[in-house]
Order: sequence, then C-alpha cells, then structure tokens
Amino acid sequence: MSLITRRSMMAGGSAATATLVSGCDPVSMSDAQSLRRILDFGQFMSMQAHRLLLARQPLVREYKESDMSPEFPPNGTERPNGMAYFQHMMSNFASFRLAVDGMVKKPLLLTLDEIKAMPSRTQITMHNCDEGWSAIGQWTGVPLAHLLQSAELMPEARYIVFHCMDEMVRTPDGTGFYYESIDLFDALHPQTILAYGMNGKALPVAHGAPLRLRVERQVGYKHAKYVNRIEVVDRLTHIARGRGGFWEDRGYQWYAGL
Ligand SMILES: Nc1nc2c(c(=O)[nH]1)N[C@H]1C(S)=C(S)[C@@H](COP(=O)(O)O)O[C@H]1N2
Ligand SMILES: [Mo]
Repeated sequence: MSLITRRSMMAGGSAATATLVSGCDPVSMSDAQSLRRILDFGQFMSMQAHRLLLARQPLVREYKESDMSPEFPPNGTERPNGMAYFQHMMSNFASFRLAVDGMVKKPLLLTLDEIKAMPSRTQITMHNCDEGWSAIGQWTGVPLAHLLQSAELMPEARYIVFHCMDEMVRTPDGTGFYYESIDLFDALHPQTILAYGMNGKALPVAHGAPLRLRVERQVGYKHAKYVNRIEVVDRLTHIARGRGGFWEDRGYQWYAGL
C-alpha cells in the first residue's frame, strides 16, 4: 500500500504522480483476478455471454446490522461545488434527473421518485478504500441491471460510465469532473446497485446524494458518488483522458477488484 494519498499526489504534482504510476498497486490481486484483467472481459464479451457467466458469480459477503460501523467516514468530495448542486440540495433534489443514455435503445430520464419506485435491494457490505481504511455500511438502491434492462442495451455495449456532479479540477474543456466506468460483468452483478439510501436513511450529501454507485467487488474509488448520468459505451478512449475514470486518468488501475 502506498503511503502517498491522492490528496498529497494532487498537491505534490508530477513527481508524486510518477511514483504512483510506477510504484503503487492499490490492491493485490489473486491470480484469477489478474487473469481476468488480462482477458478484459468488457473488450469482447456480449451481454448474453456476461449473463451466462454471472449465473455463477459469487456474491461478496453481507454483514449483520450489528456489524455496521458506528462511523462511516466520507472520502473524496463531501459536497460538490457550484450553484447547480447547491440548488438541488436546497430543493431536496426535487428537480434532479438521472439520464441513462449512449448505446441504449430507450434512453431514460428519471426522477428520484421514479427510481425509488423500481425494484430495490438492501445490502450491508464492507467498503474498502485504497487509502487504507474500511467501513461496514448498509446501502439501499435499484439494481443497476434493472436500469440497464429498462434502457435496453445495444449489442455493441461493453462498458457503463458514471458521470458525477463534482468537478475535481477546473479545465477549459470541462473534463475535470469525477467519473468512473465498469464492464458489463460488474454492471450486471446482483450486488451492483445505484444507492439512494444509506444506513436506513436518505443517502447523505457527504456520501453522494442523491445517487451513488455500489460496486461491491471493487475498491473505493470505483464507487462513483453524485451520479447524474449513466452512459453506455463500446469503448472508453473518447471520455476525458481515456482511461475510464478520473483517478485512472491519473495513474490508478481501471480494474480494481478486491
Ligand atoms: N463523485 C465522486 N465519487 C467518489 C469520490 C469522489 O471524490 N467523487 N471518492 C471516491 C473514493 S476514493 C471513495 S473511498 C469513496 C468514498 O465513499 P464515501 O464518501 O461514502 O465514504 O467514494 C468514491 N467516489
Ligand atoms: Mo477511496
């Protein structure tokens, strides 16, 4: 585990970045997982093939209520900057809409109430941040698979991109927003949900209100908070710097399985 946190990396500039890129492997992977990374399932597998594989996918461990951490620390953005998010917060996200678009036959634009009316899943899981902490929390949300099935993926679909409302760095082209991506393998996993509830209450702003991803087999930075757009794509190269996520664009591994 590197002792360089992402915050110090941002502050430290290119020297720290170089150390991270060459020397830091945020998670140690088992042979099976590194094999999976080499195969890069998202690259060539169809949704049907993913479905077949998923039938045999193990679930990650789920915990009891008594296991829940008394304190679950927020990390990264704790409140997005800017007027748009502030207004959402003030109006309790009444005019918030989630867009599901890209390589789908039926693009969606959903209110929070519409999302809450969909099938839901509640799970108590352990969150693992590569900066060296973990916490157990309860999450409630709509299975991502349900959203994607409603939008009807095109056969070319390979990756799901989560666009977030927090701008991490100001860039002239507006590519400094947090974003993340996963393959269909993780997207269709039954424990992958878009959560609007945490520990039995509405998802707090510090933890990504109104919607955040839970992708339980991956480390912390894959769990995009403040999601307002889900884009279905066949490749990641045209988004921001092309590596599939804000931190991936800065040297972190795209596949960050536990
Ligand atoms: N939009 C957005 N999502 C994000 C981050 C962020 O800064 N912005 N930080 C990531 C990191 S590094 C972690 S560990 C988790 C933290 O989730 P939490 O705030 O609920 O603890 O969110 C992830 N998702
Ligand atoms: Mo993290």
